[in-house]
Amino acid sequence: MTLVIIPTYNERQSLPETLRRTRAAVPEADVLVVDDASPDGTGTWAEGVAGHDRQVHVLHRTSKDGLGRAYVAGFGWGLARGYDRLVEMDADGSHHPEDLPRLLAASSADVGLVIGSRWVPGGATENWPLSRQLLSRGANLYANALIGFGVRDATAGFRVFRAATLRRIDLAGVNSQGYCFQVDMTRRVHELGERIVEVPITFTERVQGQSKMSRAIVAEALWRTTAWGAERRTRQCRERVSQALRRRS
Ligand SMILES: Nc1nc2c(ncn2[C@@H]2O[C@H](COP(=O)(O)OP(=O)(O)OP(=O)(O)O)[C@@H](O)[C@H]2O)c(=O)[nH]1
Ligand SMILES: [Mg+2]
Repeated sequence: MTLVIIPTYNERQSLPETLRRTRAAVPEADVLVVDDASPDGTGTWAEGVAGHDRQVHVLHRTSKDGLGRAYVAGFGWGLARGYDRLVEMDADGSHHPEDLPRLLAASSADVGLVIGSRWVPGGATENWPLSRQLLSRGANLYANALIGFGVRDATAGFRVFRAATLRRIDLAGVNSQGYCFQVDMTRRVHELGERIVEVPITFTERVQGQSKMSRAIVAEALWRTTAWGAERRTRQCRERVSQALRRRS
C-alpha cells in the first residue's frame, strides 16, 4: 500500500491539477494532503475532495510550521495506518505525478530510499532560473563534501521511503524545518546503511502560486549541513582513536 504525501501552503491554484494527475497516474495509491491552515483555502478545498474520494485524506495543522514538520506529521499518519511505501511530492507541479510508477518500481525491498533526481544522467530541470540551479548544485556539492553520502540530488523533494526504513529513524528527533529536511533524511538513511537509489526526473518550475523559498531556509540549510559535517568528522576521529587504542592493547 502506497501513500503519496503532498504538503501544501497556499496551493489552491496548483493542487487540483496535481491531485487529478496523481490519482490518474497511481490509482491504487492513497493521497494525504498535509495543509498548514492555508489562508487561500487549500485545506478546505482538499477536504471537499476527500468527502467524495475515499483515497484522498487531509491532515490539517494549525499554522505554517515548515516543510519538514509537515512531512514528519504525514509520515506519522501513514505509519500508524500501515502503508508500506511513503512518497514525498510537491503540490506545485514541479514534480510530475506521471513519474510515480517509475519511482515506485525502483523502490524494491532492499532500497530504503528512492530519490527523483535532477542531477543524475537523464535528469533535468525545466524553466528553472540559473540562480536556483546554481543554489541546488552548490548545496549538493557542499552536502556531499561534508556528509559524504554520495547522493547527487540530496535536496530533492520527490522521493519514496520504505516504511520499514522510516520506522528505524527517530522521526521525533528530526527538527530541520525547511528544505534541508531532505538532506537530513538522506543523511539518516545513509547512516542506517540502507541503499539509496536515484532515478532521473525532470523538475519543472512552478507555473502558479508562490515559492516558499526564503533566505532563512537557505541559512538553516547552511548551518545545519555544516553542523552535520562536523558531527561526522568528530565521530570518525573518535572511531580512529578507539581503533588505534584497540590495536595497541
Ligand atoms: N504544509 C506545509 N507545506 C509547505 C510549507 N512550505 C512549503 N510547503 C509545500 O512544500 C512544497 C514545496 O514548496 P515550494 O514553495 O514549492 O518550494 P520549492 O519547490 O523548494 O521552491 P520553488 O522551486 O521556489 O517552488 C509545496 O507543495 C508547498 O506548498 C509549510 O510550511 N507547510
Ligand atoms: Mg516548488
